[in-house]
Amino acid sequence: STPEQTDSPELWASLARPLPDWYAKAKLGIFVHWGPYSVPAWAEPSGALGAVPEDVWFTHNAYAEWYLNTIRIPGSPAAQHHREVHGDAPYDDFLDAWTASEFDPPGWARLFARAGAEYVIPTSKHHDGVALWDAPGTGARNTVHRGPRRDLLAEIADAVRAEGLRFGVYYSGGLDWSVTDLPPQTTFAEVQDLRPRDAAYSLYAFSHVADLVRRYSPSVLWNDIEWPDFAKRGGPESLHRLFADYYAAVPDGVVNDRWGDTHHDFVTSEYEHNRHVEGAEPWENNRGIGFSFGHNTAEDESRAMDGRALTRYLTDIVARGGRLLLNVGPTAEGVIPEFQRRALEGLGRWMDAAAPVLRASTPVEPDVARPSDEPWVRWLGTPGHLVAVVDAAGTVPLEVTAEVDLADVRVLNGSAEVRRDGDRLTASVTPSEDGPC
Ligand code: FUL
Repeated sequence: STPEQTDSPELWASLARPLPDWYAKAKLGIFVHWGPYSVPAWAEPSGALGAVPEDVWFTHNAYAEWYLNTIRIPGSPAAQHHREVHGDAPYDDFLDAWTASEFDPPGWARLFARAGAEYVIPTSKHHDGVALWDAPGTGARNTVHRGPRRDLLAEIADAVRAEGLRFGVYYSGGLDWSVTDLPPQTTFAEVQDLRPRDAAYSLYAFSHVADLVRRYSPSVLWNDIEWPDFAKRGGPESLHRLFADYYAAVPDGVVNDRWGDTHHDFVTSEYEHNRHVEGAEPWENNRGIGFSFGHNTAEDESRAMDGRALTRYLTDIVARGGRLLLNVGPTAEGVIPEFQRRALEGLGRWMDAAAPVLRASTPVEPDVARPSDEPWVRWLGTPGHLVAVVDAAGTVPLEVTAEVDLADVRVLNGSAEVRRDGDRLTASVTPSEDGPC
């Protein structure tokens, strides 16, 4: 058989190639989850994925974009919330109530660029099946024909590219609650078992991603959950062909690892989930600023990271060789919630000085310089320099074995003085208000 007709490891291996330079260097992306779920905008802020036990997660799902699934789980607080606030309103009423009336794409793009982001990835279709563009086969069930009545993807793509940022797309190939009558998912096994895999859905999903590539030339194809199994088999609508056509159209594009055991350019962890993949291959951690991706009115800054927490979270990831895909969840009107905006602006103030260093850096081996949590110290290697990122006041020991020339010490943020104390180095540090020194 020809490679096209098999599902063999050789077939997938034939797609392997060096990581495109822009993605290899990128440290921060912005994820955007926006959909009809942004109208009810409600989930219990039960905790971080991977930290909440599985038997609690689905009934108390912290992800507001899972609203349609959570309200179908009998006895869930979301089901009760829905009854109390929305009666027996069908989900698609939220599509019509989604106005995007204050959507300001250039304003979003400026905020993301100022935060130090290099790429932006909006949801093109989440698990609810609603497309944010005029996707083939969706009839009127997309944002061009209902709700906002706009091609939201085109507007986001144009605005972020005008700011010099890359544009990618998220697509839920694994779950589409609009094409099946399946019961709600209540375990991770059910997420895999209760998903559409038939030929018709496979072709539908294929036509969507092919259309996204044709229209928007996205720099990232970020699929979610899985790819419909049928479409992995040979033929013109196979996943192999989709990837090959994508690389032909966008030679420096990258694909994530949620297409089943097939091919990927990088692997993903999400909040605390899947952390074990971080390290061996190019990797990206994704999370919201709070516990949800979709806008959640039950959540505010008390459960979210502020700008300073973001500076540490991002630095920790970069010091370990990864990148962060940080999510914002706009309101139904298109406003980025105040606590999320403030966190991004806070991160951005620190990134003014730190971004060039983060971008030029590679990880440092622990036998050269050792990080610590108390006091908080992370290490980055830039050409010719070791960079200590310190978020602690007072005298901090720097655990370095490399030769350090004290005459060559530079301070990027706040103030610090590095001294030799016998055979140890210490730094007297005053971080600035914006973040670590
Ligand atoms: C998950 C999804 O189920 C979440 O809703 C979110 O989109 C996240 C990025 O991926 O697996």
